[in-house]
Amino acid sequence: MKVAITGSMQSGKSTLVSAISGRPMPPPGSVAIEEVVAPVPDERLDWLTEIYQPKKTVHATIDCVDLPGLSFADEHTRAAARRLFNQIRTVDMFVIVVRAFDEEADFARSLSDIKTEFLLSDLELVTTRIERLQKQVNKPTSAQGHDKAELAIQLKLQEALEAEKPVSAAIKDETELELIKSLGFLTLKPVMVVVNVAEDRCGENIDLSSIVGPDVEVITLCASLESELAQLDTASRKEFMADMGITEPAAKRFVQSCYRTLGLISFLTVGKDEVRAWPIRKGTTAHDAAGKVHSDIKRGFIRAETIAYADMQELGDEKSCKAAGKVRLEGKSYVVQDGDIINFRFNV
Ligand SMILES: Nc1nc2c(ncn2[C@@H]2O[C@H](COP(=O)(O)OP(=O)(O)O)[C@@H](O)[C@H]2O)c(=O)[nH]1
Ligand SMILES: [Mg+2]
Repeated sequence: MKVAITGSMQSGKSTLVSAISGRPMPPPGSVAIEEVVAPVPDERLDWLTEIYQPKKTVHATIDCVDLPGLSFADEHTRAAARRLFNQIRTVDMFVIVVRAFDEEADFARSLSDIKTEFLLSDLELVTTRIERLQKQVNKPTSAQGHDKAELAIQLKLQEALEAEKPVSAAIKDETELELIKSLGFLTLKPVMVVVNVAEDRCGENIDLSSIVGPDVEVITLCASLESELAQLDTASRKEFMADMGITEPAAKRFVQSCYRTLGLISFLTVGKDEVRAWPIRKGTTAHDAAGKVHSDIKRGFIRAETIAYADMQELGDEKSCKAAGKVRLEGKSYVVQDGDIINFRFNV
């Protein structure tokens, strides 16, 4: 699952990406599209690691795409932004970083510029698609029903976009979504906003709901502070945070929010070799979850021995969970819950 980090030039995108992934900072002015992997912080894994002392601990991860900065100053930079958007239509969500750490910041403007460009970019896409479909529906080779159905939806989307409404607001059900999903509309993707403030304001919660609406999650953080925190070892980090009066790095909250926004949850596996978090989409069945671990486990699936993390933490170990009747034997169709500790029984 890919998260695109976008926003104006010099808003702190690369600093944030480095803070969450441990990647070194790219050279200033870099225009590369760089993809990095960020582990998803998970206290449950920390606790289970204490208990099991495994050889290794594996976190769930998200892929972050660090993008060159956007500028809407003139036609030239606008066109560059548009080209960039067309290159990243396959990402799963956007994070917009706005610069609020100095006077120059005009983030209301920068947010509305980006929103407008997303809408225009999608309008361009839908218009091209409609022209194609209109030619196609009359051809004998046309998959008539399908093309007509799609054309009707695209016309509806065009109308919405012209009224400055996002595609996400115009799609009414799964059937419609299926027909247009592959086009990668930007305004169909979830968005999160990061307000990059100066160090002395990192404890604030800046309310942007009047600009971005009530449904967009907004996280206030100081990217340069997060990047310093990320470089410290656990003990010094704790000390540093105590001095600053903060209890956890904002970067942690940020990555966890991205994970949630992507619709992902984790199930956990434990053992002497490995304690691990496995990302799955909310609603995934035990049978499909087994397939994430190994195709053989899915093929030979018998049962998913499942302990809720809360039970494990309360009772302390597997044995006590068993004694208390907290180990459930779930079948293929069981819908896996966030934090389920699963031992798959299988036979191949
Ligand atoms: N004071 C301050 N400076 C920052 C912060 N985040 C980034 N910067 C500085 O702003 C400049 C641009 O940062 P960078 O992460 O490269 O921005 P990008 O162009 O959006 O990738 C660099 O000189 C950073 O050191 C911040 O939170 N506070
Ligand atoms: Mg950058």
